[in-house]
Amino acid sequence: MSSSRSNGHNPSPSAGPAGPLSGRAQQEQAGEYLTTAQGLRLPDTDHSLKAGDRGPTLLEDFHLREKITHFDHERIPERVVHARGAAAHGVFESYGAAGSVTRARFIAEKGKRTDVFVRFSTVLGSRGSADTVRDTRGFAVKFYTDEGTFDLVGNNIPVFFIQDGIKFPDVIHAAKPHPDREIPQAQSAHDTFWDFASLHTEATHHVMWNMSDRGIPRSYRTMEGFGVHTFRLVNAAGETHLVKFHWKPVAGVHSLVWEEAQITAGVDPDFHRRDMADGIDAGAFLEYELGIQVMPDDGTDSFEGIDLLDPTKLVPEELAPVQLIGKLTLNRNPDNYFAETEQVAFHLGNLVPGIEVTNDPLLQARLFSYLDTQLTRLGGPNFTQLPVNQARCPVNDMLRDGMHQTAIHTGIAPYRPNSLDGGQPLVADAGDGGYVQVARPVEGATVRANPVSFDDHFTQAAMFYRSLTPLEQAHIVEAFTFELGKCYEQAIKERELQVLANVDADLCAQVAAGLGLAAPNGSPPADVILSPALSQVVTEPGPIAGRKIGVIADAGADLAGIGKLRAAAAKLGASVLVIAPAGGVLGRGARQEPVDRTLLTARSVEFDALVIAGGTTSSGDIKLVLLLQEAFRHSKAVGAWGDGTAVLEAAGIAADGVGVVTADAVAKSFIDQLAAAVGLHRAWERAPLVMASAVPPAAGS
Ligand code: HDE
Repeated sequence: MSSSRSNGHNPSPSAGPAGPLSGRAQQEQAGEYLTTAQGLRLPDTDHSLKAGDRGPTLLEDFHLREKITHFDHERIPERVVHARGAAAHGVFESYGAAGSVTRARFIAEKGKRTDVFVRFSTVLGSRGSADTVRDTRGFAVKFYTDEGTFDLVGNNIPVFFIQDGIKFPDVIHAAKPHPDREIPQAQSAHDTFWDFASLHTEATHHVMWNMSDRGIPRSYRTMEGFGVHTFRLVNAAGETHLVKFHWKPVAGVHSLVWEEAQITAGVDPDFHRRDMADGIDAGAFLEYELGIQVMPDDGTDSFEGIDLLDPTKLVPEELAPVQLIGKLTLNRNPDNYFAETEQVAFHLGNLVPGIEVTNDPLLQARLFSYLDTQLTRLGGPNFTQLPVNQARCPVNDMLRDGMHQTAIHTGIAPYRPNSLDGGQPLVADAGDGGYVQVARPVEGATVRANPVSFDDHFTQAAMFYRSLTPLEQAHIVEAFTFELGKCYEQAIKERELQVLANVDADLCAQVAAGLGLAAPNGSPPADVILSPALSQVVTEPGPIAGRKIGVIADAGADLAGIGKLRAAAAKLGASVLVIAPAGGVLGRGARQEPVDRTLLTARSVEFDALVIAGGTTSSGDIKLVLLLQEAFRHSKAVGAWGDGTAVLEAAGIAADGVGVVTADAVAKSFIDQLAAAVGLHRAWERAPLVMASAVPPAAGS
């Protein structure tokens, strides 16, 4: 893998060679001369046609009018939710392990490869908002299978705020910026969100996840994904099982710390999309395994007392293990953000034989919403003809005409039955690959009500909180204290404290202390069964592909050592970036190291580890001190070799401190220790020493 010093862009001609063109290709750009949309070659595109060089512009200037008119209409409405996103192409390879539970070929057949397009997103922010805000992340996967397109439109959090889709406008109106001033952008730390959350206790479990480290992922590469709802799988024999889908990142599940997320939103609002694009460019592809939890379809739609139709509940992995059924590799960046990432249209109703829906009322409403929203967003019903949305199998749909029709349909009988087209298109039964739903008995009186089993809003919220390590719990306390501390209305803070009192007394007491309010009494669930799988803190080092190691150096630095470190990191898929007092190149002759960042352009949040090259002298520059101390405070690996340790110590970091890696030179043991430290993600033992607590010490202590 090469270092990630390129800006990720390969300069390319904006047009292909001229030649005979027809149909779709004509919409792309060809030929070396600038033309109008009609192909008329133009002599000048910098001056409008005027009556004299100081005269008025002429209405007759068709080029001016075409150029400006098209520009005026370049934007389409952003997504009403999940507006900010980034995507990549890739491939999914099936392990064949799901063959016993589904006839969906792309997961049932061993070794079968299917092209995919994946879009990650935040939920709340506008298209131009920052990547690292505290929010749920979308994890939407389009599988272009040969039986039709299957979309798994999931999130990085396994549960949702609401049990019935009819409330979606409510939760989103509450969470989006206030309608009067349109602030705050891309955040839940404001009154209307907490007003809703505190009144609407079924959101508690999801809120707990958002306030945890899951709300601020380190990168898309280190994020889990979940289908959230329960789906029904059907095998070749017609047998059914209920399943939940999971994406397990090969790189492990890791997050930012809150201060890092906040700084990054300003320093690099594109942090996640840049990380993904740079990683793919450098050959450090993003990898995830697809897994399923399989539960019996016994007519109860529940498992071990958990209502599988309630999307505010998860099934602990300890009760139903996640069985891995395939691997997703994201290996190609889109060529054009608008054409692909912006125009991709996901839809929960894009299903293939062998995968069916359940009666989850949230899922059912989504089946309506996704198709509907595209009509406005993409300007009509023909968005399936956009290249990114086209199925990769024969399509014969009898859908005709409409806005932006780009196909030239032939034939005269787009209806059934017909005799003029020989009766085609034919309908397919299950044997011919037709989507034939299993017959589900449905009964009941019409009613606007939930089953009683949906009433428990706190047990799983408590399970999540209590299953985490003390450190992860402290992050949740800090997040609640921060978010509620941003609310103006006292009554909202007090009401949310009452919600927390019904989850966990300790959590409530700590948040109340941070807010300077009294902790109310509640009835938190007792004897909650824990699920250790919910914690994301690792004790064994994981892979470091895609991670960034910053090496601080100057003119006197050990360039050979930097070269060695770069080569070793590259073998592990990680990259080394040289940070020096000024730009340019360090060294002369054969031994040179280009400078990737200066002390002015580097901020610690970009790096997973910072090391000081031997031979580097301490400049006393406050930016260098800040860089090192910030990384240290965020519990990241820091280190030095040779007399670089003096620079560390000058910044107030003891060379023998926790998670500080030092050595005389860049030798194997130094590289191994550094890789292990990055693979652990953070030196968490350092956290209590360096991270400010949200909760003031108790009086008298
Ligand atoms: Fe969505 N959601 N959603 N959602 N959702 C959209 O579709 C909606 C829900 C999710 O990268 C919209 O094309 C309703 C759950 C993702 O393009 C819209 C309800 C989950 C994305 C919509 C939900 C999601 C969307 C906006 C409650 C996780 C981004 C633009 C019934 C399982 C897809 C669009 C992309 C996008 C509606 C709830 C995930 C308006 C009505 C639960 C990842 O159709």
